[in-house]
Amino acid sequence: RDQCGIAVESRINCGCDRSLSRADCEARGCCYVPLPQSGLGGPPWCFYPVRYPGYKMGPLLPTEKGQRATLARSAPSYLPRDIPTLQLDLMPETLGRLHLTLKDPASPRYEVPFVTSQSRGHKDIQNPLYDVDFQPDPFGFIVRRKSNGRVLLNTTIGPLLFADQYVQLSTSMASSVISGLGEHYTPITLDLNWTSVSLWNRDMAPHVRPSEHFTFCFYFLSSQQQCDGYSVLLLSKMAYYVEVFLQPAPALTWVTVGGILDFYIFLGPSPQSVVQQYHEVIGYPMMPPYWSLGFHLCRWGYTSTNITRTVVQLMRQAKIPLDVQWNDLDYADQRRVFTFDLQRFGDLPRMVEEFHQLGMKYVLILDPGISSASPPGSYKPFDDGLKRGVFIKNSTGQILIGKVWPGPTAFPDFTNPTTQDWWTDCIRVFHSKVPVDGLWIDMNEPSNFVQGSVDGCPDSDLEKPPYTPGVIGGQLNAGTLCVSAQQYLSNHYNLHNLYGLTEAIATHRALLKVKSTRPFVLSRSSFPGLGRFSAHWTGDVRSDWEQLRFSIPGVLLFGLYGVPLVGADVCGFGGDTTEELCVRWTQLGAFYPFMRNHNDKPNAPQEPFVFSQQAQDAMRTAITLRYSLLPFLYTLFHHTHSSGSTVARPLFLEFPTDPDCQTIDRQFLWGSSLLISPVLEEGALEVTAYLPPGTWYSLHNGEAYYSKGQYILFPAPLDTINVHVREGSIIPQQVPALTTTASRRNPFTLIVALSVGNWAKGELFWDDGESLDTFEHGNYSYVLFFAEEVQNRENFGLMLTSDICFILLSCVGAIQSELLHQVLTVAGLDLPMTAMITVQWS
Ligand code: MIG
Repeated sequence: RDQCGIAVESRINCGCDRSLSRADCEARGCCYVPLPQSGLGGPPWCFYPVRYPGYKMGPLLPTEKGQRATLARSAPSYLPRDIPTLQLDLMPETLGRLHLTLKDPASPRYEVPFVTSQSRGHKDIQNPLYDVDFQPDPFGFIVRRKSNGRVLLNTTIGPLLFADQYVQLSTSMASSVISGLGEHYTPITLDLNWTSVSLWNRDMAPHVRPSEHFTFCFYFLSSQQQCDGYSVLLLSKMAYYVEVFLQPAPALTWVTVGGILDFYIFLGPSPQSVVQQYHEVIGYPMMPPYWSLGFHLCRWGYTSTNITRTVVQLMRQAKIPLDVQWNDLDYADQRRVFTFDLQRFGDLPRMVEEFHQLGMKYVLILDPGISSASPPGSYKPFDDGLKRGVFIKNSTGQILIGKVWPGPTAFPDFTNPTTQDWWTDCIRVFHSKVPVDGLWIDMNEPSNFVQGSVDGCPDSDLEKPPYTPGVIGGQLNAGTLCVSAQQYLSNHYNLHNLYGLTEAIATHRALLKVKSTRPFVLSRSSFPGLGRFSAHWTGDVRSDWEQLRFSIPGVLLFGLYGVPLVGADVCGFGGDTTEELCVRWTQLGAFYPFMRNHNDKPNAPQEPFVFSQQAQDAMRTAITLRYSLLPFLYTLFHHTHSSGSTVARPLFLEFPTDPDCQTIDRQFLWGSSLLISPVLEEGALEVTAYLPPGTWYSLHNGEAYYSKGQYILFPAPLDTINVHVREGSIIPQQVPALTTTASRRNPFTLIVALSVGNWAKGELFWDDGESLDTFEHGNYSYVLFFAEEVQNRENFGLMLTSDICFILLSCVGAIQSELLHQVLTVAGLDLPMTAMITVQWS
């Protein structure tokens, strides 16, 4: 059959749902062509022929938002409960953003709203960046970039299948270099060699294989291609189970267990603008409190206030900066949230006050599961929650009881507005005793130690959809709730992946009400939009070199996903760390946007002070370096908050046309100007780092490197992390201290890294670091710095200006020595900024 003459790499699997014999395959009307090498995960033997029958598309008619067509099947597919008629909506929303949905017009299904305040686009899109063509029978669509005709997506390569609990769509991709698709500890470029990714939030340690995720749920695909520098992102908002199959064609196939198909396509054209277009839909990240950029210290197993106090003391004795001390589950009375153990944590309120006196902050863990087994009248959060009807119910209307740390628990339904009020009350009452500064929401996939509930789950189509390819544990309810459980907005089947986001929103809003300062929330589970409300950490990483290395792409992805305040547990969570690993991890962690050392209960301690003097010195150097750079980091957060740019940035975002940068994920940037090249291998005392074309200056000693776009070998002794400043940039710094409360009062300094043309620029966003909406209300200072050549002067020289004003204390000294390498350090700048300042030197 000619129709089966398809290149192996382009075969679209006719058996995504199950493996098929020749007879089964041919019964589906598919091609069966065995390949010599079998084995799991390779190309399929059973695949769709060209123009496999599917839906037929009717005429496109104008609507208020774009165009609409009806699709109809003339013959049923091989799936149970086909949906015979579909509605296609094509909604050009901006010049670079196309929105497309496919749904069942006869019976509406749950649709995930995005909680964004941004405009939904305009009606009249003149001359968008895209063209859309249709193949009417069988239905498929092709999206092209208008400027060069390049095909970005083409769904005619496979059939559209749309049944009650099985939806499938394939598309070609315009590049093999793609990133995204949820949370995983893999290289930043996805492996297209017949792999798959499951999108279903689960309490799982992160692993290397993309299908074994921790908690994930970003349906995000970006692809870049060198030369014509284009970029496209496909975002789908679905909270139910999704499996994405990747193949080398390059192509992908989405399989979901229901719902609707809802895609946004962003055309950039630069990768940076793709990320910004994505932010316009999901919402811009929150502005974090300044203190949250400091160093955080945590472990499971600080079993009393006195032990916790001692940790803080030892950190101060070691003169290592620490802004935020944490406690894990240890604090709670019988592991019940909103209580504290009166024996071991009886003076918790006083301890928190003491930390506040030291200029520090305090954060506690808060799991969603509410103990349901305390005697009635003895545990208010449950009793109240029961009265107010906030808990998730099982399919027969009783409260669903699972099992988490406190034993039997009920799960708040954060999609219910009543739950918000109850949650705020719980937090308010607790906060009136223990004035926490932020909350750490763990276990919110949600995690459940029993399958579904203590009573199991009903035997229904929802619990056992015909196909759940690749779900860990075999069933959707494994390690979580029964998916037939009922929530306010829909059933858990449709809402599962939103649990963490909805809890983060409720917690953020509660803190906002109770404290009236910028909330700090750290969430393990995630969904598009999380970054507006919460920070994220990458879960239970092991203390080993491989996880150290994969923490970089793990963190960078969340920057692309709009959750810039992200980090991995420094020194690793699972297993004992080693001194060398912990030093290297602290150096890398000093450049995670969110830096927290956190450890599992049974492990050897890993606070900086437990190590040798040499190791402590190295860690102090790294953390102090971070503290000196916080004004720069904070300014990057301002930009991501106001315009959707990224903080920790993969090289391809900044240098999209440099082919070498496409896949680099052992190095990364802060903004556009700092290049971080950590040691990621045991025993290594050198690092081979790529420098994009241009001049880069060592942050360590000012030495200049002129790169043609090449790898350079740098010394990296144990006390050093290689950081390079890009030519043409001015980096605002502040003299570090043991807390940000203290460092914020210290003088500023500038690093001026001149370009070949003898200019440099930089900026500083500055406010009180904790008030709400300072940018929105204009309660901030924004300083632009310029260094440029001064021509008509006797002494040829350079001039440094800022357009708002500094009081300058002194700047001599540093200038002479540093000019050698064309790096000028201006020290002793003192805020407030009240006068225009010019610095000249020659
Ligand atoms: O089932 O609270 O990822 O950071 O220390 C383990 C105890 C529960 C998992 C979190 C980890 C935390 C731990 N938690």
